[in-house]
Amino acid sequence: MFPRGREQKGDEWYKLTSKRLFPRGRVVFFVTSNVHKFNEARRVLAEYKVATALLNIKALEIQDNNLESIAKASAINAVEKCSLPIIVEDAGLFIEVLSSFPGPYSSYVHQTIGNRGILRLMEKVEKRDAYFHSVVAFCSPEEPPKCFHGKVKGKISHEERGSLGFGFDPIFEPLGGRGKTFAEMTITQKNRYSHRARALRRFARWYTSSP
Ligand code: ITT
Repeated sequence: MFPRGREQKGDEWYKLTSKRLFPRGRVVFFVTSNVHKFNEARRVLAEYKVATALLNIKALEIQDNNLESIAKASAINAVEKCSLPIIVEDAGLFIEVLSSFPGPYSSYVHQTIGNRGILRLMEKVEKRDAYFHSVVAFCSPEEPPKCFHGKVKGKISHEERGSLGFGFDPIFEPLGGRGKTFAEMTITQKNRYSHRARALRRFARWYTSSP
């Protein structure tokens, strides 16, 4: 598959040929360790005839208050490692009454206090508004990172409900979702509302339309 001298040329070869091997708007590599995120994304991108491949390499995740900065830094680092056209996605749950906690720290908070911990913090709290925010960053050996945002407003439920999805899905009821949590929805249903699907649709419209 590789021409002679590929080993000597190293990443340069990919840089020169990645556009031809992976035509823009048709193929993208999703760098993530989260297979649920990948399964949601590949269905959304298939609507735009973009094929998605899962690339489970460890991309740097910086600590920052801003999801876009985190996503951009991860995207640059991932391209340095693989020299392919990639997307990364950074997402978080922002709870109004908790001053947007856990936000960019969602992964750590989910691993430590989990959904039960969040529900304890929300005991006897009436105002349960929250939103998910997703930032998809595209980057390739030829281009700097470009970001696409998606949000979904909703409420924190009073108890965990549903067994589908991942993370905070059992405690998040999206607006317009008839009181169901994301964990009570199939991927197709979740993709009608989700922050990730919204950001990915923005990305896909750009990716399939730009030359
Ligand atoms: P990556 O390898 O792609 O970084 P991750 O699971 O660490 O996978 P994020 O950093 O984007 O992904 O997400 C942070 C956490 O936010 C994640 O671990 C979940 O607990 C939560 N989260 C993000 N999106 C979610 C969703 O759609 N439903 C439920 N929880 C979500």
